[in-house]
Amino acid sequence: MSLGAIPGTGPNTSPLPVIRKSKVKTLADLPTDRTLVMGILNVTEDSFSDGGAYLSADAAIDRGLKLLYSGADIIDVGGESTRPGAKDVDPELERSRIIPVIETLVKAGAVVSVDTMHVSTARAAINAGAHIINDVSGLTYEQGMPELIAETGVPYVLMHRRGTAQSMVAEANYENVVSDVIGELRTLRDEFVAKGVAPEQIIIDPGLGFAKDAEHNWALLGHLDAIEELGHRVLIGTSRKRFLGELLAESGTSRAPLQRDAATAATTVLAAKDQVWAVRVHDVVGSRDAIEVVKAYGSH
Ligand code: PMM
Repeated sequence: MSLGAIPGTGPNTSPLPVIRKSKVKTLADLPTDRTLVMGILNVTEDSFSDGGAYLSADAAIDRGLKLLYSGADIIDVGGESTRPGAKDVDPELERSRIIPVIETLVKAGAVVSVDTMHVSTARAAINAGAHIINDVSGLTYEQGMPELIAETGVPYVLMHRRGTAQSMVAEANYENVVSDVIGELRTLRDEFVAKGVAPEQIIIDPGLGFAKDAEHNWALLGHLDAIEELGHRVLIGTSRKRFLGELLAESGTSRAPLQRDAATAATTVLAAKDQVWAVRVHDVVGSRDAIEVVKAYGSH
């Protein structure tokens, strides 16, 4: 096969930013001496920063391979937007968007996580070779999810969210956001463990931006160590989120999502210093470089 036949390397695509071809195929092969980078691949119409860009399987695979070759440790594939107010996507449509993409990326040697709230999609994704289920439904998880995770033994991202995409903005009320979120995560974790999920399978995510305003996000980012005390791997997703746009606003206008990658990399520095397990980002190179800086800083 000529190089041009590999998606992402043809004459009509932009050059790959950095080639660090990964040979890892399972989660166990991933590095343990640094924070990992999960690259975001949204096969959706309406995600806030990249909705519609990778809706065809070819475009999504191309993007996924670029993320992999530019240093992503994990590719997070999602077929349903989770932003506030997003429409629900029928699980059948969700599967038709993501399953061919998962199969190809797994064959290419990627560790794949799947961003889904649906048990039927999670099962199909695991059958297609996905390594991790990333479920953002939080307190409103679908019935049968703990049983599926217990039965298959796959790692599971248990993220904090109150309400649904439609209702979560109104639910951003906390006495103390750090202790409230940790308490609700602990209860959720205990429910999953009571249904047979091994504690080692669970990856905890505080769910920045999900039923959280900017102040809540900053408070949680400032207390990652307290979240780690739950005793699980911790994942965080700040990438291009609204609170960064608000921080960098000029004349009352929020910074555009595509102009938030430097601020995202700065949050990766904070996460890596707190030794979180992984960050979920659009700009993989920026976060990989930020993590290398923290590693070098920590070794002197
Ligand atoms: N954020 C989004 C989607 N999925 N999953 C996890 N585990 N954590 C997150 O913070 C998270 C997520 C929303 O961002 P996007 O629309 O850019 O994918």
